[in-house]
Amino acid sequence: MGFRDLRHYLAYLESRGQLLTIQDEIDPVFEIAAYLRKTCDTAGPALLFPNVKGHRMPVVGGVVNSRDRVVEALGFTRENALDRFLDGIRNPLPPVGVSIDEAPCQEIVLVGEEVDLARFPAPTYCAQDGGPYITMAVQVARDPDTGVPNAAIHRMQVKGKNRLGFFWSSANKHIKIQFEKAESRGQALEIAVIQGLEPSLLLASQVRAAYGVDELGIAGGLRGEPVEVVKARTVDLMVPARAEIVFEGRLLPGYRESEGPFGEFSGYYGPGSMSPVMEVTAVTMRRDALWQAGLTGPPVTENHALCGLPFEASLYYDLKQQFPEVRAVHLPLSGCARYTAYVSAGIRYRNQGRCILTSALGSNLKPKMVVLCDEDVDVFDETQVLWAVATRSRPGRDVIIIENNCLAALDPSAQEGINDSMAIDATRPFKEPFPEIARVPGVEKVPDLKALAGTVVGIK
Ligand SMILES: Cc1cc2nc3c(=O)[nH]c(=O)nc-3n(C[C@H](O)[C@H](O)[C@H](O)COP(=O)(O)O)c2cc1C
Ligand SMILES: [Mn+2]
Repeated sequence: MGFRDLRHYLAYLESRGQLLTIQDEIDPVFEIAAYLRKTCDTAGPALLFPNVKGHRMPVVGGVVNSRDRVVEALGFTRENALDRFLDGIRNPLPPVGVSIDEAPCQEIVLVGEEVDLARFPAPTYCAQDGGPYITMAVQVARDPDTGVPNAAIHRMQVKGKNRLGFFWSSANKHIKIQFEKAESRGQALEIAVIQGLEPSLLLASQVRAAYGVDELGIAGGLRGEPVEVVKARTVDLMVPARAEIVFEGRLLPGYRESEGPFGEFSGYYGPGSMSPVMEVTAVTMRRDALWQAGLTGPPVTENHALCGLPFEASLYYDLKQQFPEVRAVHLPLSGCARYTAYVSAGIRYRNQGRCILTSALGSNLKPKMVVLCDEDVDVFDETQVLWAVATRSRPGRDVIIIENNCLAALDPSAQEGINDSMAIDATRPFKEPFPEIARVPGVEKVPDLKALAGTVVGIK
């Protein structure tokens, strides 16, 4: 079983000495972000700020700021994380409805004129950001035809009393599909913005599932227990009952407003653009609600920690459908946990590597570079991957370049999301003689010498 809610998870972190409470008054403009930057850079503790300047609501941040913390939060291990996550995707458990009395997220309900976003301690993060941002909320909305919900994380700029700017970073984001359907009929898209969630819900929202798959079901699959949802008050949507805060409202049709800039996961500012606006119709929350902050910027941040494993598992799932020979997928931090994918596979037939690589380039993730290695290479060890590229590939034959591919718009070297993508087949030439790896016999029998350093021992 996983964590009931964010509080349950914070209590766990505290019991493990991984939560730091900072009593001083902290400014939501840049200062919270500075502390988050520091804790992300050092794989440090989650941070609780009970004293935020100008606000009564406490802020918590840096909650899932490393891959190790993600793996631990799910109850997985480094070794089994990819396969366990794949199990969660393959065995979703649909959410179960609960009544209003069982939904802490509706202890307080503010509707219409009672809504005032200035009352929430949304931090301003990087120097040139367009304003305060909601960065760790999951947005739930439904397809206007099928009614199937989708859950994902999108940054939202706080723009006024009841208005939030919305942003999608590429054309294949599912909420963009939903919104365009509604907008083409002149209709608004109902949306719920859910703040303060335990890790499995945040991680499930990052799965690049097929359009029409409800990511809340995947959260149930990951936890081994369904997510409890309650009916929202002013929109026809079901929202996680144990969230801290829910903003309900509508994405307005036929209207765009400037949004951004914002310091992004690529490590650079994403430029401002004309984007849709959400009109907030209600806020519901716990009586003593916490605001969950989260950093984005150069790796590693919470953004990368949250995307890494779910994106890997999504690509692994896509590839495995066609190629059971695929062994592992790693999206390294050097590629911002998105642009670069390292894949390993046991190649069975000539040029199979090219099939795997072109599939990976065309997957929903749309990586910019994919490297394929043999199964004896540990793709989580970047040195081994680059060693395979250096020693097993023949660039004239093993590099595939697709020009003018439609990729991530936030890659600063892309133009409106158009860039070239590249794949490198770093597997040994198929069924051709190839030198054996030079290995020393008996290394496995030598004990951990680092642990013994500084002592004199009889080892045998
Ligand atoms: C902290 C965080 C912030 C994110 N912000 C955005 C965003 O502003 N815009 C966006 O398009 N994707 C953003 N993402 C990535 C999407 O949530 C992710 O690609 C998701 O899988 C998309 O879901 P979908 O396939 O259902 O559209 C963010 C991810 C994280 C972890
Ligand atoms: Mn989706």
